[in-house]
Amino acid sequence: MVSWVLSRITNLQNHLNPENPKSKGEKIVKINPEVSEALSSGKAVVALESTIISHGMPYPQNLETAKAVEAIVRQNGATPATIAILDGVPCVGLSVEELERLAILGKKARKTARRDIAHVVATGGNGATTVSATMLFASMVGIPIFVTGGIGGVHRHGENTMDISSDLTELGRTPVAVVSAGVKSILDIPRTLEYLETQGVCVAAYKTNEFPAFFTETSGCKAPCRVDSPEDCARLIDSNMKLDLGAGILIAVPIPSERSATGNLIESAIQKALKEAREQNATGSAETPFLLARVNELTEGASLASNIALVKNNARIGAQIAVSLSGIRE
Ligand code: PSU
Ligand code: MN
Repeated sequence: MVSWVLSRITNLQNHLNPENPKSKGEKIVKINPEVSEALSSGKAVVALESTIISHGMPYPQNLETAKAVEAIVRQNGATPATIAILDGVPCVGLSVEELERLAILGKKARKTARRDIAHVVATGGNGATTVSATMLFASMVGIPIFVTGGIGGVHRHGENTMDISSDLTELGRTPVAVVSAGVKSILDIPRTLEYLETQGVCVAAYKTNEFPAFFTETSGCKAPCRVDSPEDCARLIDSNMKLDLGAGILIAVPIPSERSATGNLIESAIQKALKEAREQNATGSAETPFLLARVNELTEGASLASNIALVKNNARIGAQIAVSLSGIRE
């Protein structure tokens, strides 16, 4: 049985009642039964995005990774909820068949940020949600933690192009904690951190003082604060919720050290890919997928292997945080 939930949800039961006037005119989100059960019984749930599946990795590694990440979340005691829009319906929690469908669709699915949601729903399309759209749906159904690989940021030359990922503004307006390996050096990391400060987003580095740069443990930028355990993260999220600060939290987990050795190799590929992107005019929402695919080609798959390793590591830590948080909020 599928739960159809009228959102914005703070109290699941309340919103299941169609008489509730608050739910009038609001969007309909489909929550899969396992996720719905976990949410209503206060168990740990971890949201997962789907652009990483459709646009972030090639098939079949995308499907294998998506399944492995869900399995890691489960092994660590939480319920995974991959979020995507299928046939115009925002879905929170996908079946294996739905994950397969999305993985095979790949770039035929629409890369869906906050601005794209209404159009994908209105046209009955298939949308792979980015960090911004995934945060929004996670928040609607009451999932406080979301795991991904990397978030978007201020693009290099963003001071001229104004290309600033809506992930950053979403972090400023939606109270969900995002576990990521920081921000890729395809982006302007110092400006990304400045912008997050402007948006009032708490940025915490996990077991390090440095803000990590996705493929490498260091970025040359100091993180504004530091956390050293899942419990530290859970207390941070709990305080953010209790104070009703309204903004999200970015928990930046460095890539496992055994993988970061290839970081410098990847860094030189990034420089080359950036040059090519400018030459080929790959801009806007096409820029990140272009760079990711090109860096993977140039490093002969080393960047993809690192990407998979860090997402799995984030999933483990994210699930541990979710379990700790559900203990605190019992
Ligand atoms: N960074 C990655 N892998 C990704 C993305 C970013 O290392 O797959 C995706 C995420 O879904 C992120 C989005 O939310 O790209 C940001 O895109 P843009 O820069 O167009 O906002
Ligand atoms: Mn952009």
